[in-house]
Amino acid sequence: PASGQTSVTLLGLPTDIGASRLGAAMGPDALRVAQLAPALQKLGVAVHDLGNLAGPANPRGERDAQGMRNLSEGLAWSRIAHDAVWQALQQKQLPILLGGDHTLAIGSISAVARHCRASGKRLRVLWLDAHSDCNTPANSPSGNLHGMPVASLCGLGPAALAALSGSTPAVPASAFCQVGLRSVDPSEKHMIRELGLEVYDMRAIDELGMREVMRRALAGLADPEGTDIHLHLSFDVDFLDPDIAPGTGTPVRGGPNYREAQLCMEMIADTGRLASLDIVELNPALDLHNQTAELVVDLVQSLFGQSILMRPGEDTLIQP
Ligand code: 4U7
Ligand code: MN
Ligand code: MN
Ligand code: MN
Repeated sequence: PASGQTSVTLLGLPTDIGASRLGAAMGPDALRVAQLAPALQKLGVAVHDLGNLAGPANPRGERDAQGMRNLSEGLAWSRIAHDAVWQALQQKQLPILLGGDHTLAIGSISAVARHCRASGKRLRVLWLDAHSDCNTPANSPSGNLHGMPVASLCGLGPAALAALSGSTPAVPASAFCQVGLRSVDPSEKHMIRELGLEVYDMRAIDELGMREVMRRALAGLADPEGTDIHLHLSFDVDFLDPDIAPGTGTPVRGGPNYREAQLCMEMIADTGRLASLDIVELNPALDLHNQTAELVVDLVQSLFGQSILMRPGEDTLIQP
């Protein structure tokens, strides 16, 4: 690739072991049907699609003695995600994990944390979600692993999951920033306080506006001294308002609208620091004519620099 060209690897991880509702396993293919790769190529991004990786089926298990459903399958899928993301980063690729439910972020972010330790980079994890995903097995109301990735990455919960990155905690709680929350369990409210998580809930977006929330969330990243920062985006599709994004298993009303979501992505793109991405919780079985997948592709284009007006240097890019 030409110097400076972004090169991404698409990793399909078709599983719904962490969720109650079936269907997120079809997420990777729905994103391909919505033309994710061509949409990126139009922006001059080189795309390698590794296809869908294989993993265990969903046994739809009951809660175990520790309080979790499907732990061994969740661990297996997280390892698969970890290994694939680690390999892509080693090859200087920007990994895009196509989920799959949000359990997979345990694997992807463990790999990103390992990469940052190995390369001396500072890690920032931006978590766009209606939920805080910081339940522990003991506190979780559901036992579903997709509600536990943040706690797990912060070193809480089963040691095998928490230790995937090679050190526990994989990520310091201070590296996380969550935006869009509007469904937080009582136990999670305590956990957010205890961990000191940086959170911008929907009320913050209402009061400050998306622009100011994202300015705060991304503070310092675009500075010249921010070149050693690795920005990971974990994008749970239920971040978006269900009116525009119905294709997800745990929708919560009152999320960001189309323009707010676009501004959010555009401001992330402006930092120039995005180095890895999860797209999770897309459930095509609940979608209408693949509209949620198409919206996600549209938003990912903004994330990779699509803008309404011409950008500096844009005339040198391949035009459609
Ligand atoms: B997602 C929940 F109880 N908190 O733990 C739980 F409300 O990855 C929902 O953000 C978790 O979609 C949602 O089961 C997980 C519930
Ligand atoms: Mn969610
Ligand atoms: Mn989530
Ligand atoms: Mn969900």
